[in-house]
Amino acid sequence: MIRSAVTVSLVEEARGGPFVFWDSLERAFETASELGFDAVEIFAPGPDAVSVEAVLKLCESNRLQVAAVGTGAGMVKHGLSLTDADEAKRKQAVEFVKSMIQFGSQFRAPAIIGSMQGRWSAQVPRDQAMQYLVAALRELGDFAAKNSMELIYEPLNRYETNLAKTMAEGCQLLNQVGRSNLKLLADLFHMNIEEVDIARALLDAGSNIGHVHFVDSNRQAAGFGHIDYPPIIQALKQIQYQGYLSAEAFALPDSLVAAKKTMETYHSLMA
Ligand code: LER
Ligand code: MN
Repeated sequence: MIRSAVTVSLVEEARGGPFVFWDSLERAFETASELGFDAVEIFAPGPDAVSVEAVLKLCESNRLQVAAVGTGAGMVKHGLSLTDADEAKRKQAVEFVKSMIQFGSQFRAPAIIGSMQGRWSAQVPRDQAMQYLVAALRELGDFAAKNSMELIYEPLNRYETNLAKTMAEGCQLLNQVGRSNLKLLADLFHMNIEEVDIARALLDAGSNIGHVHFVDSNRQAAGFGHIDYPPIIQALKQIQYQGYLSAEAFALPDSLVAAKKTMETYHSLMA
C-alpha cells in the first residue's frame, strides 16, 4: 500500500520553500486529517522545537502517522553540513542529525538527510567530500539502526548539491556506505531535472527507495505541472514500494488548494 503524506514547515528561515503547510502543527494535522492524508512530514527547527507528547497527541486525535522528519534546519538555521571543511562543524552537523533521528524515532518516523549533505568545492574537493559523507552516513545509519529506524538520504538537483544528483548515484553511495537501513528519497522535482527517465530510475533503484517526495515539475502540488505520473506509480508498484507519497510542494496558490490537489491526484493514481 502506497500511503499519502503532506509536509508542514515550522522553520522561519525556510519561508517560501516547498512545504504545503506552515506555522501551526495543529492546523496542519487537522487539515491533513480532514482531507484524508495518512501522515504528516515535519520540518522542524530542531529536536526541542515541538514537544514529542504534543505530536503524539495530534497523531492520535487526528488518526495520522508522522511520515518522516526533515533535518534541513541544521543547514538553513545553523549553517551546518556533513561535508564542511571544518571538522568541528562536521561533528556538530552529525550531532544535529542524530538529535533529529532520536526525535523522529519517538513517532517511528525516519530522518531525512537532504541539504545537510552540503557540496564539494575548491576547499573540499569531491573525493574528500564523498569520504566525509560516507563516514557520516555510516555513523548516522548505525545510530538510526540502534533506534530501529531507517535513515533516508535524498539526492538533490544540480542547483542544490553536486554530490549525488540521481538515483543511480544515490545507489552507488548506498553501496559504498554499506548500511542496509540507509534508503533513498526519490523527490520527483529533483528527478524531473536530473533523470533521463524517472520511472526507469525508480525501477533500477528498486528496494533502495525508502521515501518519495510527491510534487510536480514546477515544484507545485502534483497535478499542477507536467510530470506524467502513471508510469511512475507503475514503477513504484513494480518495485513493491510500501512507503509514502509525501507532498513537498509550494503552498500555491495556497496551502489548502495545494493539499487538496495533491489528494485529488493521489486518488486518481491509486484508483
Ligand atoms: C530540498 O530541495 C529538498 O528537496 C528537501 O526535501 C531536502 O531538504
Ligand atoms: Mn525533497
